[in-house]
Amino acid sequence: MKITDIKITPIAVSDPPLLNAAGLHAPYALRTIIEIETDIGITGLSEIPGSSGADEALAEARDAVIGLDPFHLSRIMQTITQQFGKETRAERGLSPWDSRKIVHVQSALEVACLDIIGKDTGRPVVDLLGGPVREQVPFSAYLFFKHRGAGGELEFNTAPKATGWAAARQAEGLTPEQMVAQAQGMIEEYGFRSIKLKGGALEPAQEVASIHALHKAFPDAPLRLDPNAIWKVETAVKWAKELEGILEYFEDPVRGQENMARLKKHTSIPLATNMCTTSFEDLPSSIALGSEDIILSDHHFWGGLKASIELSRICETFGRGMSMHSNSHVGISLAAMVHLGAAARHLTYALDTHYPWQEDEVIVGGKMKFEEGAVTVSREPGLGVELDRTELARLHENYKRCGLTHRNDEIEMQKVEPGWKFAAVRW
Ligand code: GKR
Ligand code: MG
Repeated sequence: MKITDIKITPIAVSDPPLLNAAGLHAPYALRTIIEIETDIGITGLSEIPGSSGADEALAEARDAVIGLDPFHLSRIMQTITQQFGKETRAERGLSPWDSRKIVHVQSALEVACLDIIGKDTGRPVVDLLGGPVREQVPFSAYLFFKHRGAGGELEFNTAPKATGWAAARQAEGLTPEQMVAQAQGMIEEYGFRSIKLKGGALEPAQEVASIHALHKAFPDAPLRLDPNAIWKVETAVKWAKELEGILEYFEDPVRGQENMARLKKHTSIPLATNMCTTSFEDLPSSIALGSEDIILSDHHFWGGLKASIELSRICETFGRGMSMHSNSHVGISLAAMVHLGAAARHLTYALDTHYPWQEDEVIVGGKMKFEEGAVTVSREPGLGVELDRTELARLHENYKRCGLTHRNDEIEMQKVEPGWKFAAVRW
């Protein structure tokens, strides 16, 4: 079998005005949908975070990969490494977010090839990763401080007739009471059993007050707080004392492996990261310093699903827990996350997903179903999802119309707070 073409389609999906350490989500989140075509008529799908940089890198990779066999994943990965070299820590940027591109190219190619292999052999992707160790993959409720509005065409408008999660999703979320209402709306709809609160947006005292309110409202739900590395070590030490016994884990309270290791000496709350240990190259210093207890995998950032299975084994070997990181995404990414979550033997926490925040979808049948906070892994060949071409075309039009080419939460924040500046460490 040979790869004959790769189609790269950037899309823009509506995204509510969610707050974080880097600013505010734009009305649209960008994703790129990849279709790899083969000489036997099978097409494989994948989805990655959208940016014109990653799309250009994928287009550059296309010529090197056309003609290769989708089963030869090691050759495909080697070709990409030879073409682009390895991305360094510097390329990741100080933040706001990890700006590596090549890991996305690897992930895009690998997932689509696994979809092809699955379709060719009649096996779901989970079987290609070792087979399921769990059929239902649990996710957590991912809460955000936010302004009123639902994003996209509905930016800063409320649809007055909305009820349930559709209404809660649009509501403002700034006070502890509003955050409890957000959690109630999301949990009623999806059945999540654990809760993550995206922090780094408000003063630490306000965020901790919301954690207390959530703890009171959901005493049995494991809670996580993620300030995206914007707190000073002293700030994190102070608030960790108050959060002992309440947080299941504390995600990236401070910046960098050294600071995480310093904080660890002052708290028994497990520390988790998707910011200070994000590649295999980071693992030696992570182990030497003991910078975190839990690593959040993410196949888009670790170079694919097989690489994430390798990460899970390393986490097990070195006594790290493993969970999963997310960004705004649609169903192709979710399907891949579920296959990975079903196959990873060492996966110790419910996974993150932004999925409840996105209304748009590119797969046939619309939004994937959650039951009791979990998604059942598909037994269909490949990823088990099919492209809805009408929706793909509509969301591609959104992309062309919205004029965004990459994520910049600082610029969006400046639209509501003129002069606002991202600070790598704020409190
Ligand atoms: O969507 O604003 C967001 C999140 O803050 C996201 O960009 C982060 O990468 O979810 C992520 C995290 O856990 O750090
Ligand atoms: Mg995080």
